[in-house]
Amino acid sequence: MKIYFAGSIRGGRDDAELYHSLIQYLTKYGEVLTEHIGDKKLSSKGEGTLDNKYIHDRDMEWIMEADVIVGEVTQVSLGVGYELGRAVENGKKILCLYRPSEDKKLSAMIAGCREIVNREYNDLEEGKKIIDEFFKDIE
Ligand code: 6IA
Repeated sequence: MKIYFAGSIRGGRDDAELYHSLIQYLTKYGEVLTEHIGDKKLSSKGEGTLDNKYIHDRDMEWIMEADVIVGEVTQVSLGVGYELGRAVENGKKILCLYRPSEDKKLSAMIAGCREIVNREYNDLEEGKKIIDEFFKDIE
């Protein structure tokens, strides 16, 4: 099983630690192609030595290769939204995890997408349970 984890980079790195923990947990179910998303040293300036076209093309290849896409969508990110759209277009199984808050409302284009399993959670432990349920359902 190949898993593509999507989380904000230039959109802001406030949740980097949580991404790291979610990625660690996801390795229980398969290979996570995007472990760098949880790297606390990766700032919102991103992987500085790589150019945009390289990043886009490499990430699209990984999306195409992945069986499952898991997005943490609380921190608003254009890149994550784009990746999710491309994943839907290509028939991927998609789980989105969102921590509800007044100042970070989830886009209707994600919340209203039938092809995405959208789940709300409040902390890592709840997130892990949702991940377990998701993988049980797609087995
Ligand atoms: O718009 P964002 O940067 O927040 O988009 C984040 C999403 O796009 C993540 O899920 C990544 O898979 C992908 N992504 C965006 N930028 C990068 C990156 N370096 N390295 C790896 N994946 C990325 C950033 C830019 C750098 C040249 C300064």
